[in-house]
Amino acid sequence: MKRTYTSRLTPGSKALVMGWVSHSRDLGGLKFFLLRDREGHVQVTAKKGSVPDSVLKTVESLSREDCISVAGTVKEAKQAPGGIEIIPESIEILSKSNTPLPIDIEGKIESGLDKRLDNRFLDLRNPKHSAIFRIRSHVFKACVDFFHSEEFININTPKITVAGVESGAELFPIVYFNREAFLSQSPQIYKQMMVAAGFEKVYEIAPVFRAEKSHTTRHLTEFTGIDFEMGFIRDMNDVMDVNERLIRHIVKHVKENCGRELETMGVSLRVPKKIPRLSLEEARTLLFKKGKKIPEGEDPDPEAEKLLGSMVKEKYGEELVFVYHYPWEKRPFYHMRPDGNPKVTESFDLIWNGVEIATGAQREHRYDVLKRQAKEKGIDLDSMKDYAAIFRYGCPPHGGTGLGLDRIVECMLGLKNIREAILLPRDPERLTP
Ligand code: AMO
Repeated sequence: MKRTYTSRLTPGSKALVMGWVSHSRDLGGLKFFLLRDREGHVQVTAKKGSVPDSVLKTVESLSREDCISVAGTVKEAKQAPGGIEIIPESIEILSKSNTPLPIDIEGKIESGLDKRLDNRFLDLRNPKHSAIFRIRSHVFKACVDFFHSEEFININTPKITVAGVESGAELFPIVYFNREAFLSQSPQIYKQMMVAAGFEKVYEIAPVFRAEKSHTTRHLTEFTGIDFEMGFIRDMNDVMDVNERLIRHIVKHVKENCGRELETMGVSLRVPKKIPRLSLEEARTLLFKKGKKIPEGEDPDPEAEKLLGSMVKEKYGEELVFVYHYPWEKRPFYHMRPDGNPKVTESFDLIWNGVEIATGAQREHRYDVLKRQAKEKGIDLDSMKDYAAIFRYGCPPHGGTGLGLDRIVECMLGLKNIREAILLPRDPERLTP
């Protein structure tokens, strides 16, 4: 017989199901247990006299999380979860589980996040936790579908590099034979390179490494970056437009395809209509009225981002906001500056309920201007040979964005910690499992 998922059982038919033993109850001559597979649960009911004695004996010997296979008849049963049960004809134990379990899988006894992460594969047997990753899988698919529908070309760029264009302090050095190399902190150089190569519109979804000693609920040392870059743009609004369509597509796709998972998690989603765009100056004025001061030339701190998030929700009814024109002092040398206003950059952050999920910008594509900008930051552009070359042989005006997949999942589902949104988090303390 072919194996069936618990969600696809029809009363009156014979079925073979496979999964793990969760709750069980023994009322003497009547024994029940729930079998859990990736699609849900089904009750297995063994009544003395109605099932073979050998089956009854096996049911008696079962413990939580034993991995089993059950063949039997599916019946309607009003009292059972989902309104159906299986009357077993045979049960095979595929693999016994040790007892006691290191964490309570059904979540009745709450374990701390650290303990859950130490036992992550068991933690993920909890349907509320695995729902996050089924949704994450759809976020990934929505991104890929979106970029292809907008004619972006997928690229894969090296994660072993010599240097980046972000701040040097965040690089993880590695031993590369007899040389020093670094784990990639951003595909920035390469995505710009591929625009100049003539692909015009490129995207990559890949690991990004940051040697940041940040102990926050938003920072990881390894995360999944969603990066895109596009050529022949008019200005950074073209780039913000793509982000807006991307986020709308992601939320719509998850809403349409993950109903069960959202219900399991008790989350309801709203597709954003129009994401407001505020200059940092406007955001500063709004925040000032609420008693929060962002000093001139500074980025908003996480507290200011949170406050801004709630103000935007109140004023525009939206959970997301773009804040643009970040100070030149705080942004990398490759961000373009608007004509006549060298204090700011043609850059933006996208903030979701007070958490930054993306940074983007129009890049400076004019070699001489870029060289001057690098110099202002104490960098010699020509010492970055491969990067400098991109701008020497006809480079279109271009811009792009880096989004954090883990942060998108965290913000969309209202998770309290980014570590909930990633299977096996890496942070300054955690390197296992
Ligand atoms: P930035 O450094 O802002 O920009 O990173 C882009 C996005 O990546 C996510 N992110 C992180 N997620 C988890 N843990 C971290 N430590 C972490 N750091 C960043 C955030 C952030 O918005 N090259 C530019 C992008 C560009 O201009 O195209 C860059 O890397 O969601």
